[in-house]
Amino acid sequence: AIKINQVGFPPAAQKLAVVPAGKAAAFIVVDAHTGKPVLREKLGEPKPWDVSGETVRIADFTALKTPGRYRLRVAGLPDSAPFDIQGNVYRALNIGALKAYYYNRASTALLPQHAGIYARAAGHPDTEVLVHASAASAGRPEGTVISAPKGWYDAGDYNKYIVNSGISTYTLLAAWEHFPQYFKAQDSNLPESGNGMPDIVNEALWNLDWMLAMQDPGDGGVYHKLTDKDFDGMVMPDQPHATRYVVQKSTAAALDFAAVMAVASRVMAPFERQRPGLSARMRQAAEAAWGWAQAHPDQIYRQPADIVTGDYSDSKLADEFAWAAAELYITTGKDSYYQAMRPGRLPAGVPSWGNVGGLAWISLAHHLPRLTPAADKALITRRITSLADQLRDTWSQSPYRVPLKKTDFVWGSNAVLLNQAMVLLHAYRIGRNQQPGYLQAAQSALDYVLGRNATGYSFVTGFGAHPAMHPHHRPSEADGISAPVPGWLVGGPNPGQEDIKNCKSYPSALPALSYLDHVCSYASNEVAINWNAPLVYVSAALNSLQ
Ligand code: 9MR
Repeated sequence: AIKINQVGFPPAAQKLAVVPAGKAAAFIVVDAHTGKPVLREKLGEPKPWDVSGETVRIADFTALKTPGRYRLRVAGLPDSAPFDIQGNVYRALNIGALKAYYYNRASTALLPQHAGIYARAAGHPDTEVLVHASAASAGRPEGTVISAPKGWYDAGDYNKYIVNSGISTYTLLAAWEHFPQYFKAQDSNLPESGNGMPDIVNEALWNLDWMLAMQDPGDGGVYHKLTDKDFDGMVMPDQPHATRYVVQKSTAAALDFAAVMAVASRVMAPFERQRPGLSARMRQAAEAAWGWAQAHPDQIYRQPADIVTGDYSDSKLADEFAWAAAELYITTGKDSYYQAMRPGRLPAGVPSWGNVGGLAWISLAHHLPRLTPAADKALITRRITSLADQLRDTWSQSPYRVPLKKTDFVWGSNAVLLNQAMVLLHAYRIGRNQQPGYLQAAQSALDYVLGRNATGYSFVTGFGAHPAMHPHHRPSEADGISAPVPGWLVGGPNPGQEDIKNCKSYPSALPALSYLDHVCSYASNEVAINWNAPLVYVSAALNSLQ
């Protein structure tokens, strides 16, 4: 079949589809309503893609800029899924991707006026959480009861993890810092909508309030996670009543917390009226967590024997130290934080929950004009653009025209790609939109998750003609509604197939085809807050910049 972005394109965007190589050497675009041809072009040269075992040709219909609904037609193949060309074509997608967080809110009922058919009872109040033995301190011995409500469920499970909350919340706050005009106009119909803060900030605050409660006020340390001992069953969130624990203080949790609270402190500064004192409190919380991490620089998270939920354990912490230092530098203006970053030694990598150095460079690059003379501005720009250059080069060589390499097909590969897009978009912006390829490569990344991939699925629930229908997501499975909760990006192809014991029917072992649209597949078809965040960012950016 023809692989194409099933949602569509802004009129000015580069527009590509992938066609299996066959006899046809040309394609046409037809109006989806009238069937009339509107464009005829040659297909690109056939090229093999080793990760999918296909030989494919690119159809480039960038020349078509007239708003409308269309399909691609190639002799001998079924017509493509329909797609739109339209200004602000990702508006609904962007609102949906943010709304997914609302649907995963812990400790609150979702009301029909906000959640429609996905209304549900409140789950996991988290007002009586026990301090686990691994987290005991003099001030809070084992069994101490603390209250840490709100926050988002991490993914398809019902636990809450600080490390993964860090990058997820950051990416939403960065989207707001980078594209404020866009988000001022977005209305996701949240309970807080219309309170004078944009919805993206309102949604981030639901999680930030929880994160604040995960800090021990006695010493500034931050618990690694709030969790059951074992995963809940595939039930609605109000059903489980297992005891909840906060588990071990970790250096990674403290640093990710410090970084995000530093960002949140500057984001909240203009909203004193809505949340008096919160900005200052966040800044203090960030500095206290930083202080704790200085005193405990190598407390790697180690899963206690009686806990089996997600571990998000990371043993390399130079990037976490640097990210926290960078955000504290931007927020406080203290040069000592810039030095603490060790900028000369910090590479820029594509961001992920365990590799956050790239976030430091992204924030520094965005705030460049406001930095003190201590900052090496040329270095900051170079770090972002050299990473973007590598991604752009991979993209331009790729038969599918995606920045993904074979080694990028890991657990959550779809989000690897969208984080690559975030870097490319950032490089495009800080280069005053001059460098060719950055914007096009980012557009290609979004095209891929919306259908221009080897599986032909749109990897976002509720969007596109052929979306994922059976994500590993407890509410989607248990609510009795056939359509899954919308707006979620599933993890995507992952040849690791760590769930193969439960899911014997993977269609292929090839990296780009190791995907199963079945609830069993937590390794290829789960949803997660860190995967949705770059979808929010990238869909906003591509509409704002084109
Ligand atoms: O996204 C995480 C991935 O990078 C890891 O390889 C995987 C196994 O440790 O865990 C993923 O995170 C899961 C977390 O541990 C628990 N909630 C669901 C997350 C997404 O599958």
